[in-house]
Amino acid sequence: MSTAPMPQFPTGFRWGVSTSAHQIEGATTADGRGPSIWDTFARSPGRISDGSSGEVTCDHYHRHTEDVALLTGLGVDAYRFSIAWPRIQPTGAGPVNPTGLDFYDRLVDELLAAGVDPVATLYHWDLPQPLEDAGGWLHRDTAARFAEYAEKTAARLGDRVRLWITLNEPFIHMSLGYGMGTHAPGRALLFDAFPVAHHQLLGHGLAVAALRTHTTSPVAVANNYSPVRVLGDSDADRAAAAAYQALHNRLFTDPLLGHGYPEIPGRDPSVIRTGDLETIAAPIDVLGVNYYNPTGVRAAKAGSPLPFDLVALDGYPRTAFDWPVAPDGLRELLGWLRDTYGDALPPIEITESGCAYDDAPDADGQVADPERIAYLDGHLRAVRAALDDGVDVRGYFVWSLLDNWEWAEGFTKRFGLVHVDYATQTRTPKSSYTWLRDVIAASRPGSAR
Ligand code: PNW
Repeated sequence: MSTAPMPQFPTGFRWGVSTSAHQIEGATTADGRGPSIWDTFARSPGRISDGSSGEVTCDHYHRHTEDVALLTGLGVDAYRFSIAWPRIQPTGAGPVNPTGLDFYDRLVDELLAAGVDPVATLYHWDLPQPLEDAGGWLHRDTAARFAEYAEKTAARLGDRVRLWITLNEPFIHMSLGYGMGTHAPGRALLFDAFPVAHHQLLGHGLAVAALRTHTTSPVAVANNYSPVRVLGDSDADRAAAAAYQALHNRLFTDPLLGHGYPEIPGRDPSVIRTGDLETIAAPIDVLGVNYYNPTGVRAAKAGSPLPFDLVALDGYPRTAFDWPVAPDGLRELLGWLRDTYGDALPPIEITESGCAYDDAPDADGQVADPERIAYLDGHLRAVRAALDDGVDVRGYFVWSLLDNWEWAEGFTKRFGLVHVDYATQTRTPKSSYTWLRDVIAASRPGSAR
């Protein structure tokens, strides 16, 4: 880790942390919430590595006041949370469940009272189960249902949420949920999952229009990006890397920014109707960038169902997820976005950046996580370098405030700045929390550094 002082960030740079509803709230049957695809998936044996579910997780639904105090202690400007669609519309359609909306209404008011900007993601993968039963994101009608949910939610919260994010990581949702089947809803359609891309994008575009009828706040989408490193120097290796690049980094961003779809294998144009590309390219105010790691790619092995082979990258430290720690990839990615999309690229906020380590309290109950401090230090310096390169980055949100339920990995991966003891629900700020608090404080205009 660099021993040089953290460079200054521009005045107004937004410091934040991120979470998502299903990973922290628990209370999955409280107050009329309906089932989501993750409730169903977690009940299916063998899907979650430790056999756990999202039933309780961090019990944030009941402990939100304590969690808002953790935000205040950290000194962040903003908190990115997600709204559970099955709390708002238990079946994914029809009238709102007012009690479900009340929860977010109170949370938003608590955040504003604490001086923290509410940043709300409408869809972080928790599709109401009845919509999945009707075809999920393979089904065009899900896009219209999503826009209706967005409209009803913004009617209540649109005056107070400071930044709206429609979808979280539609690529990861499509590829792991519908392509490989390792996430909910657990469908393994490989490239036949393309309609899931199109319908999420269409839902996004329709939701942008719906949101704007109730809010003047900026609207964004949060994509996952991973710079591609080609391994090997054959034409087949380069072609494989280009295919993966199109899929992971361009499939969603090209149409969002008005370029239409890139060439990807298995793309079925029959789901694209007249006018859809215009709906999808509705102007957004901010591009949310979620970055974890670069991806090594080489030519597919004979007989592989995929046109590429994803390989672990050597030469980097690794997180508990075995993901490489590569801050240079974040600078590279931000430069690539600017070079590729030029004037069509809106201002960027890093909406997720973080790492999992096996953090545990010591005998005194303290949780030291020097690897996370090094991770965040490196990635913040990468953002600073990208600003110097001329990329318009407006904020940085750490994934995550709390250790939480890491999807198919259950409770086995800890991403938090705050340790959670799931047996007692005790929250213990880790040393990275104190470190980040000091970095944020030192970045304030007039701070004594
Ligand atoms: C993101 N991958 O998920 C999500 O937005 C969060 O909910 C999640 O907790 C966080 O990152 C950490 O995983 C991802 O396989 C899941 O490349 C998988 C991948 C990337 C992001």
